[in-house]
Amino acid sequence: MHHPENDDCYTGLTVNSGVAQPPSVNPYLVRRRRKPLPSVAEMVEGIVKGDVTTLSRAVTLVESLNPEHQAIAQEVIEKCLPYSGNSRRIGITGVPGAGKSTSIDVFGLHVLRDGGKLAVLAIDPSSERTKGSILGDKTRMEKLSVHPGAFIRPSPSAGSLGGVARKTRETIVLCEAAGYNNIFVETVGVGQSETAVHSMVDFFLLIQLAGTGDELQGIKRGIMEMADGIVINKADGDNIERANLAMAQFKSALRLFPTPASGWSPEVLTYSGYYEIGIAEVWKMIDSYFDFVKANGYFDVKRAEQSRFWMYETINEQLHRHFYNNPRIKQLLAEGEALVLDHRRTSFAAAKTVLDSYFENKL
Ligand SMILES: Nc1nc2c(ncn2[C@@H]2O[C@H](COP(=O)(O)OP(=O)(O)OP(=O)(O)O)[C@@H](O)[C@H]2O)c(=O)[nH]1
Ligand SMILES: [Mg+2]
Repeated sequence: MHHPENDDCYTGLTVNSGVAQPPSVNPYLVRRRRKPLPSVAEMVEGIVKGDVTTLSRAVTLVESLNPEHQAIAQEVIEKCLPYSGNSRRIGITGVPGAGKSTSIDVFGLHVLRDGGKLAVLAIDPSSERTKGSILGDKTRMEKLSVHPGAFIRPSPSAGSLGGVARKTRETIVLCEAAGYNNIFVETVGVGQSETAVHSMVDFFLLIQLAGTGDELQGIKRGIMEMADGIVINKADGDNIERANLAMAQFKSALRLFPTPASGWSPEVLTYSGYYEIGIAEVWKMIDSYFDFVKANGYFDVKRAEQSRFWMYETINEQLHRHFYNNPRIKQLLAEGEALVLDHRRTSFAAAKTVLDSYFENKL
């Protein structure tokens, strides 16, 4: 058979002709069917009983992109709703390396010391990083990952931030129905995901590190404003002094912010997740926050506001997807874009053409 590498100039090299791929390696192999899905009622019953396998399965349906799975998931969530709400939802953020995983391990054991259950969820829209962090978190949350009262679920991967966040929000409902009375939602503190976490938790904890120079550099004002508590990690060894300095700087910076709607002035503390120093103090602060907002009514106000936010967020997300995934719209957008870039139409006229076509043809 002719092959370019069988040319005489390649001495010592012969490429043999291959054999055709047989139609099936084993024609007698019967494809094993996947276990059929339990009914919605069975799933709800399993979740409410606290069955972890059923809970995991339902969360997988929530995360699934398959519209059929999505429909089942929505029904399950709806039926779980009456059993949900009875938990403390705590958001935990910090830049990569701040010590979130290490801290969640000790914080988790601390909240579980008197019983109860804890679900650790995450929002991380960058699916690439998620793959790595599953491995990382398994080793860094070593005590929590084997604790019978803990349910650890990595971030739903892929999709827009809004989509990923909505899935986490829905997972909270399922976990609460399964009796998880403590929910931690972790996010990596580098961008927009903090806002998403903030919109689904009662308390937002910002983990910071003492660095060199101006401690407030690189921290977006918006993120500090969202925080109900700022904790400076790694206050151990020769880092204690710098951690205290950072604490003072954060305290004075916070004084310049207006009092938040909760009426609660955020506190700043130092601790060490690794050496387990100051953990009880951090949780005393969080306990006081819950006492405070439950007494002044803000706890319920915030949850109601969040429910409303998620209703609109879901509508926005679905509309966006419906519009941009439409093949005709894709084509019209490409045409419109070309005309705009060619200076033959204005942006507004091109947008109007696409939108008119969408609404008039009920695409
Ligand atoms: N000295 C000291 N080191 C700590 C402490 N907490 C965490 N570390 C170390 O800091 C590094 C990062 O900790 P992680 O818990 O993985 O940090 P993370 O915020 O989860 O990081 P990402 O998952 O990458 O976003 C690890 O090497 C930890 O051992 C602490 O309290 N003191
Ligand atoms: Mg981590």
